[in-house]
Amino acid sequence: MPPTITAFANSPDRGKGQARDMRVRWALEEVGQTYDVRLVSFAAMKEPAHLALHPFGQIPTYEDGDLALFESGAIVLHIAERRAGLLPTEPNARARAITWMFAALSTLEPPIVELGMAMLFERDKGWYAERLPMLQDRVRVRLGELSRRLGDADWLDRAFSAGDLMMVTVLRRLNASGLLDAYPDIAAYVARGEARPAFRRAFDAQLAVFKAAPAS
Ligand SMILES: N[C@@H](CCC(=O)N[C@@H](CS)C(=O)NCC(=O)O)C(=O)O
Repeated sequence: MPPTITAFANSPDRGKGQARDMRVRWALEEVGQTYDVRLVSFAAMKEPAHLALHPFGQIPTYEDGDLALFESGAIVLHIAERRAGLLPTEPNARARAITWMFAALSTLEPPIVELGMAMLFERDKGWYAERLPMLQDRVRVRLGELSRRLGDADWLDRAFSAGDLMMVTVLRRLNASGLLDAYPDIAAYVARGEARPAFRRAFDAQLAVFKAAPAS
């Protein structure tokens, strides 16, 4: 039996591949692991059956036999550790790739998500215009640092790894912000990730879910 992941039955991003099942799908595609998807509604995510899998009532989850996982980072790491293709075998390079996964999730993602949330839900607040530049600057600081480290390399640490997979999915959340326009090297890095056949397969799979969903 292939593993089963959960994804939105009706993704708020309208198939743009911003929901976090995308990174799990992409990892599974990179390592050549087939998978099943169970689609869940917002209401179902808060019901006991799903809460037993995910204590915070979110997607994605991952079930394989008697193993159930939540947190996209933990799921991608698990996939990368079980099958070849996403982590180098040399121990130090492997540790560095995992470090980049953590950097994406704990250093880049928080300010990027905070900016995205403000742009989505706070536009009508009186303080939005005053707060926005501060949120944008926090992201720009990280983008500048990342850009300096990336230099003219294709990937963060030589070969493509789970660290790049995670970083690209996090950076894609900036698409609507326009901030990447000022960082052509990072935009090109994201585009390199998106051009990978495994990314395309994962993206098309989540888009097909959105296209098949009843209009909401
Ligand atoms: N840290 C978690 C975040 C999971 C998360 O925020 N999932 C979103 C979709 S991308 C979700 O389920 N949102 C609905 C909700 O929180 O009710 C991870 O990386 O898996």
